[in-house]
Amino acid sequence: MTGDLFTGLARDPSMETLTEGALLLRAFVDEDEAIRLMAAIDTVLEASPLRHMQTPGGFRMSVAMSNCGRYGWVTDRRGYRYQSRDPLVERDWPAMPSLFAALAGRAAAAAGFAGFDPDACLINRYEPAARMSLHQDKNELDMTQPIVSVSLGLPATFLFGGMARTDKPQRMRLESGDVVVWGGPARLAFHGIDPLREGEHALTGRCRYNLTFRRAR
Ligand code: MD3
Ligand code: FE
Repeated sequence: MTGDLFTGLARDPSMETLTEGALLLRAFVDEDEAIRLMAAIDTVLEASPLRHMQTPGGFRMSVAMSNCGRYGWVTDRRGYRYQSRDPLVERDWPAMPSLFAALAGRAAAAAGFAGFDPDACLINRYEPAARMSLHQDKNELDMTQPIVSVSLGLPATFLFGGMARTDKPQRMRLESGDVVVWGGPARLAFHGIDPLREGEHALTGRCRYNLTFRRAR
């Protein structure tokens, strides 16, 4: 099957530079690949289920998370970090599906980051009202490595700030199949997600998934 699950029409892929180092690849993932990605996500989540982690300040995150790959990003009262073990099931995180690694490599290469070899993939699930406040991703060792993000399911309003928390963020819509590669000067930009609006998507139901591929170590 090809094309959008609702309309049967495929969105046209396009590339847009958001700011130096940040490349938005609209509809980089087509519906067939999106279906295969969701199946792989489900398999990962059977081994390492989604959970609402605690921030160091003691708040429960509204986004439910899991990971795959050599390392996973976690937060609890002790802080933010990457670790090879899933603290919920007390086993290593599931391996990164080859489909995931291939997609991340293809997207990074399209953005000029040849040889991107992620060792961590954070899986975020947003239900209506879930959000992520402005933050920087700075728990990774090598900031010359990009982060590749993949959106699936319900659309979200992405907040794209500057290098200072107080810079007024731009808002843009991320839709299912959109991929963004964040490297170079954009790597340490502040970013977040507005509260997810109610909706229903043929691929994911009442939620949005976001995959972020990272080189943690
Ligand atoms: C800009 N996730 O998991 S993806 C995160 O949609 C995270 O779940 C959001 O922020 C989400 O840390 C946003 C877009 C994104 C990801 C990483 C970035 C933008 C970024 C790293 C640096 C700059
Ligand atoms: Fe982030």
